[in-house]
Amino acid sequence: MIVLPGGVRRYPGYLDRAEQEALVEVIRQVVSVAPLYVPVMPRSGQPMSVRMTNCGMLGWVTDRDRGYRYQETHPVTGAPWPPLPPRLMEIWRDVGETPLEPEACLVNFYSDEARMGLHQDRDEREFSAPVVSISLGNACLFRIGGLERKDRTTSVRLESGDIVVLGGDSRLLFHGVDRIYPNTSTLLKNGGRINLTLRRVNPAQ
Ligand code: MD3
Ligand code: FE
Repeated sequence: MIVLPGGVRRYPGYLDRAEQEALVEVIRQVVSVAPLYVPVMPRSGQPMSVRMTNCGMLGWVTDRDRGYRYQETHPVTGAPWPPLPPRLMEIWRDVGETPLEPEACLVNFYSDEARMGLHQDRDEREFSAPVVSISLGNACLFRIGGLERKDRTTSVRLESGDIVVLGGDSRLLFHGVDRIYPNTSTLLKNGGRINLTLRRVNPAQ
């Protein structure tokens, strides 16, 4: 485990190749029930370049009229999200350093052209639990800032199989994905990158 600026914990190569392949299969199952969709930004209605879906009791969604929020159902199909796969629960228990259970797993799919602008994750009602991030597929250039948008930032390259834990003082840091590095992994046949973020949304009880 390596501690990055701001107290972000990184586990390089946490998942070996076989575990990464198994997790991709698990995510394919999730996507077959809860298809990836194009999220749009509040007010502007601008589409994001990342495609998304979720598993767990709650999922993070965004649309023009109702904005960023967690809800129990898929915004396109209306169906409940598929359950959190056991392997993801196990990873959360191993690295999360929290007694709380995860409630949501946001699945982000990046094409090699996709990006995610600098933002904070603050739609949750509980910040004592971390956000646990799992990277699969092509490498990316990840940027971590401070508690204010204007703060200086540090860039880190994340590889397939890496896990990053944003807990404690790092939970509310600004962060984003500046670029995907094409052809840096053979895990996903059609390229791109998958990021899974496990989250606790509600306070205990
Ligand atoms: C640092 N996803 O879905 S995960 C997101 O790679 C998101 O898809 C990125 O940001 C991705 O909201 C980054 C790593 C991450 C997640 C939450 C953080 C880094 C964080 C919260 C605070 C600081
Ligand atoms: Fe985020």
